[in-house]
Amino acid sequence: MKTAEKLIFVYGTLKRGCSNHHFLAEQRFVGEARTAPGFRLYELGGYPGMVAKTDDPDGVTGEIWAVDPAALVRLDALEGLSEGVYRRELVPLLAPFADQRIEGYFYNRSVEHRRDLGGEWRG
Ligand code: PCA
Repeated sequence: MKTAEKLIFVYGTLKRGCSNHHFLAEQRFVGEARTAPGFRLYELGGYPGMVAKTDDPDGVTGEIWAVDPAALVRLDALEGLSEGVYRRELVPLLAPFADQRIEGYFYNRSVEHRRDLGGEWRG
């Protein structure tokens, strides 16, 4: 991996075939991944938000991408980090990524009254 690259876990519109995937166009696909149990997706209006949920048994399915610093800036802007919509934080993942420090975008607002999508978003 190039030194400046950072691994990111994506589970929603950034995945291959999904509406925001072009933000990862010049980036490198590393593999499919699943979080540890304790995380769940909620429907936010055409896109999902991941939140921690202690009694979740399954975790969330997604993809790992190696992104360069400029792309990461664009992703953070897309996900509204500075407005507090999402926050980028370490995600506990299952093998083969379990021992790696990989971040993903957690929804940063209430999911009360949002539909529970379980562990996978299909777009
Ligand atoms: N885009 C980011 C977070 C939620 C979304 O739709 C992603 O794909 O991981």
